[in-house]
Amino acid sequence: MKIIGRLLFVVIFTVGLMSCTQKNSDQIEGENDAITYTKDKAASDGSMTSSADDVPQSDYAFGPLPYAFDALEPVIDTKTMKLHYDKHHKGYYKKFLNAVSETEAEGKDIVDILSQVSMYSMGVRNNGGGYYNHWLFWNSLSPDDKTVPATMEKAINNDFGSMKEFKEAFSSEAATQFGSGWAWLIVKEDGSMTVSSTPNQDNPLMDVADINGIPILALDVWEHAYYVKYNNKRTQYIDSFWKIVDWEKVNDRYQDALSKEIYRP
Ligand code: MN3
Repeated sequence: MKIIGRLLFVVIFTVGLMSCTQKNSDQIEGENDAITYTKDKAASDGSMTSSADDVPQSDYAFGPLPYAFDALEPVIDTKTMKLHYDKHHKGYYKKFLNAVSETEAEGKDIVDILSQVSMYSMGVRNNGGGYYNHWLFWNSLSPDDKTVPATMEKAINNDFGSMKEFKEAFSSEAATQFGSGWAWLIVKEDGSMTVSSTPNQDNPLMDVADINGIPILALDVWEHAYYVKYNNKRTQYIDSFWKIVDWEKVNDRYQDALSKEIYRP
């Protein structure tokens, strides 16, 4: 009887284990499905060159990316770049055009719209921010190895103590921004720099932002910016970001910001 009991236990245990394994593999498949990239035209024909031919041209500039889709590998993967530019960024741009269409905002300078964004609809705020922020983001990155220009490094040492302390402060803003949003390096009214973060597609130019200033470096911390490659590991994405920062462009925008000139796409 004892042996039969043990056999019965082994059989029940094995059947139980099999059904658990089955369930687990189903779950994993489901999770993979959720992050599977849907191939668009550019992906299926293997083209690495972006094109803005499929969006309407307007007073608000929208061109191709300043580098190929695969240029920022391995830090930002090709699939993410295609999805991010072709679907998300173009989507914000098109919705922004719709949101300003036949309103008082139509044709106004993008920086003027953002700096008075509380006057406009949430559609203008979210999509105008999405349109502008992504251009600043693409132009914060470069596939080339960029050293920090001496003037920029000196200014960062002045305002943050050291480059290391600056990177820690910026990374902390990026890591602790709750949910979707952005981290920024900004030049304040008095010409000094600070770091900040904003939710959704807000930015430091907006009159609704907690901290105002001229943004010169942007990091997108929406999940769509990193989830395909990094999954939920946002801090790994932030650490890798430093390898592709275009310090020459950041320095150019810093010099401009000192004379109150603001980046426009
Ligand atoms: Mn984005």
